[in-house]
Amino acid sequence: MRFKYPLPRSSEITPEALFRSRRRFLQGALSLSAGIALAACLPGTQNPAPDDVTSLTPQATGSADERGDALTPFDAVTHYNNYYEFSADKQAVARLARDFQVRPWVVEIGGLVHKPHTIGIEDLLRAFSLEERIYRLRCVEGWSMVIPWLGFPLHRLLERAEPMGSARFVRFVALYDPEQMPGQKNPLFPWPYTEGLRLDEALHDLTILAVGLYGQMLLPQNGAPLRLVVPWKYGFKSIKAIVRIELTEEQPATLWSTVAPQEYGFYANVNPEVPHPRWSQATERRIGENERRPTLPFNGYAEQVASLYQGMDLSVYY
Ligand SMILES: Nc1nc2c(c(=O)[nH]1)N[C@H]1C(S)=C(S)[C@@H](COP(=O)(O)O)O[C@H]1N2
Ligand SMILES: [Mo]
Repeated sequence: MRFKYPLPRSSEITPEALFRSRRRFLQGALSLSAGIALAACLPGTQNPAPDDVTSLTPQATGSADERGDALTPFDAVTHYNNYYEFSADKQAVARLARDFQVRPWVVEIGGLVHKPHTIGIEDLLRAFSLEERIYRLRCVEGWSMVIPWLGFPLHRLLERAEPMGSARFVRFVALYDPEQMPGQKNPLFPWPYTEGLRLDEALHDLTILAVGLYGQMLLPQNGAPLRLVVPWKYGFKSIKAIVRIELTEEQPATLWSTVAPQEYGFYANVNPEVPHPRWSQATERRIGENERRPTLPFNGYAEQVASLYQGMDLSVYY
C-alpha cells in the first residue's frame, strides 16, 4: 500500500513478524495470547525514533462488513478524523496528533460499582482477548466509513467492576491535557470530552472498546490507546482517548449535548427519518464513493438493537 500521507511512526506499527502471527490468531476469535502479542509490541513511555515502515501493510482479516460493504481504505480511516481536542479540521488531526503520548495510560472504572479500580492499558490488553469487528461508522455530518476494529465488548470490563443495582447509565471521560491537545485551549467547549450510554446499551455485545484497527494498534488520531465504538449511534458517541468510565444513576451530561442540545441528543441513534436541525439524515456519503447512499435505521443494526428502544417514540429527536 502506498501512503498519500506522512507515514505513522514505527512505534505505532506492529513489527511484521508479530503482525503475521497475529493474523493467524485473528482467523477465529482472538485468543488471550494474541492480546499478549499485541501488548508486547506496544511502545514504552517514550516514542522511539522514526523508522522505515514502508514494508508494513495494515491488514484486516475481513474485507467487507456483513452486508458486503467494502472496508474504507486505511489511509482514509487514519487521515479523515473528527477529534476536536486536536482540530476541527479533519485532515489536520493526524499531523497534530502525531506525537500524542499513549503510554503510560491508566483508565479508572468507578461510580456505582462494587469493585472500583484503575487499570493500566498494558494490563487491560492482557486481560481481554481481542477480536476484529467490522462496523459501519456513521457521522452525524452525513458521511460514513467501514472500519475493521480490534477490541473487546465493553460488557467484559463492566462485569468485572460489578455494577450496583442502582446504576442506570455509564459516563465516559476523555483525557484532558491541553499541552498535548491544542484544541482544548478553545474555551467554547466544556472539556474534557464526555459521553454517555444507558447501562443496557453499554452492556450490549455490539458495544466495544477498541484498541486497534486494520490489525494494528490504534493511531492517536483514531483515539489511541482506548476508544468506545457504538456502531448504531452517530459517531460522536464513540468517544476517543478514554481515561474514566463511571456508572451513574442519572443520565450524564455529554459534551455535544451541553454545547448544542438541539443538535446532538443523548441517544443519537442513527435514524434516517429524523433530520438534524441543519441537514437531512436520509442519506450519507461513504468515504471513497461519490454517490450518496440511503442511511439505514440504527445504521443497519436494527435487528440487534431496536428492542432496546421499545416504547420510545423514535420519530422524536433524542
Ligand atoms: N474524544 C473525542 N472523541 C471523539 C471525537 C472528538 O472530537 N473527541 N469526535 C467524534 C466524532 S464526531 C466522530 S465521527 C468519531 C470519528 O472517529 P474516527 O476519526 O476514528 O473515524 O469520533 C468521535 N469521538
Ligand atoms: Mo461525527
